[in-house]
Amino acid sequence: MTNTLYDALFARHAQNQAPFLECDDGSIVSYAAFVRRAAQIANVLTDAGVAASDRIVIQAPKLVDTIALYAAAVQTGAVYLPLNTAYTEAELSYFIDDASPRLVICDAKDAGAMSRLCADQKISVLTLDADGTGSLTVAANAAPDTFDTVDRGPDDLAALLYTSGTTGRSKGAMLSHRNLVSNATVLTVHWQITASDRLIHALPIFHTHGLFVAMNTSLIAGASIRFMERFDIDLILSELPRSTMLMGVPTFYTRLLGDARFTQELCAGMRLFVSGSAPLLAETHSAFEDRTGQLILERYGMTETNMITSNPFDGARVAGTVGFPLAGTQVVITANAMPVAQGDIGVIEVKGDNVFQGYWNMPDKTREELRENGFFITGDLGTMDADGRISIVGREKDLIISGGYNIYPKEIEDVLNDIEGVTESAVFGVPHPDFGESVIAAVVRENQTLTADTIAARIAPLLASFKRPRQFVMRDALPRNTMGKVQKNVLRSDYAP
Ligand code: MLC
Ligand code: AMP
Repeated sequence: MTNTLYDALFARHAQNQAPFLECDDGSIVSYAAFVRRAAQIANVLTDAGVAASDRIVIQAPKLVDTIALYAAAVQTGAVYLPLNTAYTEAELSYFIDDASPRLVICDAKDAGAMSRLCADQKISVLTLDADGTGSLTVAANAAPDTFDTVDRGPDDLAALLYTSGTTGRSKGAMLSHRNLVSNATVLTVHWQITASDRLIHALPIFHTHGLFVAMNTSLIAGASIRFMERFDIDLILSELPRSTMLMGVPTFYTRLLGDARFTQELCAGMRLFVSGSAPLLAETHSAFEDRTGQLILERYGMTETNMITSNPFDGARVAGTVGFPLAGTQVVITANAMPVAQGDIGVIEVKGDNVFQGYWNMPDKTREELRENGFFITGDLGTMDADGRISIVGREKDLIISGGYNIYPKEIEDVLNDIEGVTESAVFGVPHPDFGESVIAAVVRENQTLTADTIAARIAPLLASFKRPRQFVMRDALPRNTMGKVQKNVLRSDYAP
């Protein structure tokens, strides 16, 4: 039996007694124990009717069993579909309808809402609670700890990760076994990750960064992970002296730099600080070097493409650049589908084993963004210098990145425009010292009695809290150009802090 992803990440550790996950409560799960736990969960999944290619939705706390669910899904040949724990019932409804999963696993506190959403489609619901209890746990504890791994090849789907879109509708990025194994292998080699490493893992595990970049590379190398429930600065500072790597979004680094306890001595055993998911300011890069004597390694990626470029491990890590295309990944900078002259600004396009298989149920959208020649159009604007080093200079897509979370203005505008009394709205990002960008909504009202508080209350049940505008500005009209297009650049400069 072969299963491309399971063999690369998990099967190899069946006899490995080394620590894999070290948790906040002090418990340590060895690799071998983890593989047995995943097999127990795989048995629960198949008992629940899960078969190869079925989607399994997971909206669960950050727990060892949540990672074991990932391994179990891969072992049963199913497609793992993790969702942000912040999503509201209204948002979940879309994902459930679109993905039609066989099984949903959620926290017991959300089981009522989830069962309502799943009832029509006869989807089973199991629970996994923050304290580690729940119906999944009970069933897994009683299940055998071996499981016959289901055959899966490189082109089979392993995961479906939803990413919001400029049209306001989320798109499920289909990631194959080959996509995930190839990228994790390349990164492990590039960043020289070995079994001697200990990673501080403080990212959420429902996105590419925390789930694939951080987890899959450690699994390939057999490294240990200090598995933190969330970003907690006190905990990170206390674990730095016993760790070797940290992977985070720029907010992690600005927060660390904002704390006087973060010193060069504390980082003496650390050999790699990776930043990605959002632009790292050059000033953060240099302040970090001044404080620690080490250089943050910035890399660039996307849900659809996994990681695309990285600064070198050995060699110059240049602030404001995202480095070179990873081995096996081709990058071209284009304008109107043609390569631009070297050094000119254009759209970043990417091809390689890392590039996804298309959007779930959206063949037209797939054709728009994934060319027949295999190049994926990222929507990011960049340049390539004579050595092949890439810099990201902006975004063609209308997107706000706040603390590493993507927020698509169109989705928020659609919700705002549906509110009675709202004539129109424009959502945009302004610089924010902690999150990089924060969300503002400009609203044109039919009725002057409609207040920001009322609007905030109306959108709260519909949008995850990280997406909600932090400020509403009421305007008589939106600024438009001669073509009638809203000028978000004008709004951004009008309301810049
Ligand atoms: C939390 N909040 C945010 C937010 N995170 N608001 C805006 N932007 C964010 N990023 C809000 C919550 O909704 C809540 O609001 C309040 O802040 C407190 O929540 P919290 O959970 O206590 O916040 P905190 O722990 O401080 O979280 C901040 C953070 C976190 C930066 C640590 O957002 C984080 O872990 N971000 C990483 C995201 C990530 O993994 N991105 C990778 C995507 S993959 P209220 O109103 O309820 O009080 C990708 C591809 C690639 O992009 O290249 O990697
Ligand atoms: P997501 O859709 O959540 O996968 O986010 C992918 C987007 O994050 C990319 O298209 C970029 O716009 C952005 N991104 C990721 N890494 C970086 C980086 N190092 N610098 C700037 N933007 C980044």
